[in-house]
Amino acid sequence: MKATVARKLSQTNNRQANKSKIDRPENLGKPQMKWGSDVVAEVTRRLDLKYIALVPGASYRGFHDSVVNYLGNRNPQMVICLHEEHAVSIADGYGKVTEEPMAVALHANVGLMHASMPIFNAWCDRTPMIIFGATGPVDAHRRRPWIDWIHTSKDQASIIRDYTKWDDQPVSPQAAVESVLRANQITRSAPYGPVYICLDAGLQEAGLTEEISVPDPARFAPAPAPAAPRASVLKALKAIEKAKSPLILMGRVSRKQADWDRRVRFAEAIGAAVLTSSNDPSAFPTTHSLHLAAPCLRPSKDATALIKKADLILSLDWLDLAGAFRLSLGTAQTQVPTDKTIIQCSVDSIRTNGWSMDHQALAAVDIPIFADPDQFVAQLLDELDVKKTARIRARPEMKDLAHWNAAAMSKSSATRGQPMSLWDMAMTVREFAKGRPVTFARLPIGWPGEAYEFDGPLSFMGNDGGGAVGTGPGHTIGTALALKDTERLTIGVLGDGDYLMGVNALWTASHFEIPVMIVVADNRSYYNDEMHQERVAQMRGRPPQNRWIGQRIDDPRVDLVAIARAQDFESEAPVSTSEALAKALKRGAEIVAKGGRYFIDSVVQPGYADSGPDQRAGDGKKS
Ligand SMILES: Cc1ncc(C[n+]2csc(CCOP(=O)(O)OP(=O)(O)O)c2C)c(N)n1
Ligand SMILES: [Mg+2]
Repeated sequence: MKATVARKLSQTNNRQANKSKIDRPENLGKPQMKWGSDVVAEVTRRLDLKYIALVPGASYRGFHDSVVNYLGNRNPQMVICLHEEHAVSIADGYGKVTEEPMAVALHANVGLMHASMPIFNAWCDRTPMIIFGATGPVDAHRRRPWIDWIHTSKDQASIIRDYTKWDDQPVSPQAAVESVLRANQITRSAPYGPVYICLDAGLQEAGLTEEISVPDPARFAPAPAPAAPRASVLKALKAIEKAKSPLILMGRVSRKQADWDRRVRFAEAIGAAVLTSSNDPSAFPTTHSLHLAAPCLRPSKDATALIKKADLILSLDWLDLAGAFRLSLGTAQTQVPTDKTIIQCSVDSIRTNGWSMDHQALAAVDIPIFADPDQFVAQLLDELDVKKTARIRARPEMKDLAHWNAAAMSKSSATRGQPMSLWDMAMTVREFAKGRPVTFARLPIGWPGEAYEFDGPLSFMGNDGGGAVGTGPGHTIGTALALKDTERLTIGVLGDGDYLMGVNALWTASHFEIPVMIVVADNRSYYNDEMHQERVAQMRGRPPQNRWIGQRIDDPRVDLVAIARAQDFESEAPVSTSEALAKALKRGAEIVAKGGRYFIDSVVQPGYADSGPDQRAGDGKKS
């Protein structure tokens, strides 16, 4: 085994040396801006977009040529993918880390249709992204027979308009300049989300007939996210100071270390209990003494106790506030609770529409704050500083609930030498990651909240906001792309169903030499849905033992390792005990630290970790 690893490491090092040679065009000379698509490429370059993920297509062959032969395939550099779903998922993973848009290029209507699911997911994730699509030629007279006709659709953006922030189809090169600048401004304005520009093939391929002005994009920058009016800050602070048991629900907040530090300082200053979501990127140190329950999406037993006990709840853009109250307090969806002061800070309301219900149930709120949550925290801290009333004191009435972390540790010893459960696997991964700069790009369904040990804003990138199976590999690779020049080790822990649906995203990581580790919780099933079938059978008095039919991914068993190896990932035989997994993780980390890619098939017994209503049979995270 050691010799194999050494050989692989030296291969990896050789690859590192070749890094600068990926997809380099030749004989470019001094390219001039001469064609419609050159203009689009020129503006894109000035926006400092580093990458453009794509699957090629003739509808945008003009733009493709401009990126390669006019821009020299730099800024943006092409990230070639084997499916449009992966192109968008990679951009989503990248955007979650950087909070910056990556560009994507999609072929006509067919490429866009392939990409629609992860575009919806990026919409739910609130990720910035500039998507270039194509159609036409719009001028029917210039269409090639058959192919140009089937790949021309009127109002192509209508396929995705309900889950993008904005779209356009400019009809002249000068209009395209404005279009790209506006797309950039909109996608980077909070709340973030994907935007789409459809490039007429005719416009792309036409020679320029007039001088084009490409202004400095600095003058078209997005405005900073809004701060709260001072009166609202003071009102909120008054309520917080009066509260005996304040609770902060840390939801969708920024990836910046300074913001993270301020959130910690603020929670400490007011002595609030803190809860974080298992679905969103890490927002607060989970081992902090104020983080009093394991991260969860639907309130667990501990989280429910916290919510019940709180007399004031500050939601920093918590994903599903009314839903959390409904589940923890057993209330109707709106107008409750009435015995707590609710402060909700979010700008999400400006992005809702009538098609997608991802805005969730309407929560009753006493002090609504329309502001960027991290700015609001900074404002609250400033006011506390001004008043010099910062009171760093523990709140015993909340602290007595802080048993989850100790409980996790006492239960953490994974079963020795026995087939692994998901709990065993999670605890082994938790132990491995302790003290290492690991970024979990994704974690699978049923992963216990007790295994979430996060100490920084890049510890965890959150899960698929749109409940979109198949996005895991792309998200992991996009996250790893964003972190590839850092010391962080990117790991995507994925379900086998998720992995298999998105598996040929792995090739892009190998082609682009992105260091990354993928670990599959291999239960050989769409297990989440087995649980649903069991529940339905029970409700209907039918045989629950048939729950596996139409759900098991077995017989024949899929060789997950072979698929990864076929795409040039290093790997080893599947592991099925905690000890073997721990060793595999170490081997993988060595390879990835040298710039390589590693895959681990971690065979687990079907079943979810029993850590709250989230994982109850038939009440899985997805549906
Ligand atoms: C695109 C898509 N198709 C189907 C589903 C329904 N669904 C939700 S979870 C799930 C099973 C996922 O399997 P796996 O990743 O192996 O995780 P497991 O359920 O085994 O924990 C399915 C099919 C979905 N959410 N998204
Ligand atoms: Mg599975």
